[in-house]
Amino acid sequence: MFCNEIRSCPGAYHYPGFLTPSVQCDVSAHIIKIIQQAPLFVSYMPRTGVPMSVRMTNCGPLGWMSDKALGYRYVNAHPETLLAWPAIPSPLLEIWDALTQYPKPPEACLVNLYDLEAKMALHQDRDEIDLSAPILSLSLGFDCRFRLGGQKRNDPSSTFVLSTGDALVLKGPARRCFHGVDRILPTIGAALPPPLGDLGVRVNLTLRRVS
Ligand code: MD6
Ligand code: FE
Repeated sequence: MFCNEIRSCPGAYHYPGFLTPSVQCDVSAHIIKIIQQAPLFVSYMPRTGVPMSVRMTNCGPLGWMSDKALGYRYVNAHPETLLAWPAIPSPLLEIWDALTQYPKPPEACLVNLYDLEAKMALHQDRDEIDLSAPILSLSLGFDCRFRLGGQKRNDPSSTFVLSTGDALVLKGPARRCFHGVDRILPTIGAALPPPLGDLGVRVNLTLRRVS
C-alpha cells in the first residue's frame, strides 16, 4: 500500500485512497446504523460555550464530547439518550489492526460529520490518558484542506488534501501535533452515499485508545 510520511510532521502517515470504494460503501452503511442508535449531537467549547460546526457521534466503549461546563472528555454513554455507544464495526477494527499494528483495539471512534461550511480549528488530541498509542483517521465524502503543524501551536504547518477513502495515522511524535480542517473543498471529490449524503458532505472517523 502507498503511504506518504508528512515532511513537516514525522510520525504522520497519509494513505491516499486506502479504503476501496466498496469498503467506503460498507463503512458508510455502518455509520448510518451508528447514527440511528446514537444520534448526531453538537459539542460546545469549554468555558465559552461556542458550538462546534461539526455534528458528531461515537462508537466504541468510550465516546468524545465537550460542553461549556465540563469541557473535553470521554464518556461511556450518549449525552442525550444516555445509552451506551454502539460497538465499533468489525471492518474498522480490521483497518485499525492493518494500519497501526497496535496490540490493543481502539476504545473510541469519534464520528464527525461536516456540512459545506464546517471546519475544525487547530487542535491537539490530548484528552486520552495513553498518548503513546496511535490515532487512525478515515475520511469519506468531499475533500478537505487538512492542516498539520508541530507540537507547539505556533510551529510552522503545512496543508494537504484529505479525500474520500484516505487514511491518516498519527503516531510517535506526530501524536501530539496540532492539526485541523481549514475548509471543505466542495468542488472536488465524491459526495457521501445516500442516506449519509442527506446529513452532510464529509465524514471523518478517528479511532483512538483512551485509557
Ligand atoms: C478531520 N481530524 O479530519 C479531523 N485527529 O475532520 C482530526 O481531528 C484528527 O485527522 C487526530 C488524528 C487524525 C485526525
Ligand atoms: Fe484531531
